[in-house]
Amino acid sequence: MKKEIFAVLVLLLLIGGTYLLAGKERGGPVDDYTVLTGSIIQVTGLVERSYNITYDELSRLPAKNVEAPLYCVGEPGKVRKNGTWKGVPLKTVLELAGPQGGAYKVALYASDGFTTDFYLNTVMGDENIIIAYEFNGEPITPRIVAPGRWGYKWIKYLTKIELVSYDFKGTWESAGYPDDAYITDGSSPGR
Ligand SMILES: Nc1nc2c(c(=O)[nH]1)N[C@H]1C(S)=C(S)[C@@H](COP(=O)(O)O)O[C@H]1N2
Ligand SMILES: [Mo]
Repeated sequence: MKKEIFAVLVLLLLIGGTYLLAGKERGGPVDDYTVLTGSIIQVTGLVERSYNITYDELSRLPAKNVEAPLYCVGEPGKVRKNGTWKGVPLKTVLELAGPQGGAYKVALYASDGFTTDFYLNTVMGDENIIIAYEFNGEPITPRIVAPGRWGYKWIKYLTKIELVSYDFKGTWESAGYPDDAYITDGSSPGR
């Protein structure tokens, strides 16, 4: 076989393979595989030791399973997602960095520009606030799971965790939605 023909065949195989993989991800329940395994979360701000944590490193830390339904303020009565979320307490990830004395809030950032926040003492007092990396046994791009709180706290595609000294407010919080985001009677809090 001519060298040129062989080269063209190899090229077609590569393009085809990439296309197939991409297609599988588009339709499936699992988040984009390259985004997932390539996930790196930066832990930074008012901490003793800034570090980056990968998906694999996260999955090697002591894990917790949390059963919690996800509700959006846009459709308050409807369960959006429900099942078992496996992940690492946000508290654990912060402790590895060592919060500094002046740290007051945890600012959370996502790759799509979305942000949210928690008070540091809320996170340190609630081990059920986790960075989930599996949902019902399937890998997911790391996201926050915050049981009992509205979906806007459940930030997806987490890229950065920053401890700050001021009253940082995320996307929905800065638009006027309650910062604690507690689901009380199940009706939408409005803003
Ligand atoms: N990165 C990112 N995370 C996000 C959002 C977003 O727009 N971007 N929306 C939030 C809101 S308002 C809700 S209700 C939930 C919805 O989660 P789901 O897409 O898994 O149902 O994601 C939350 N996390
Ligand atoms: Mo939402």
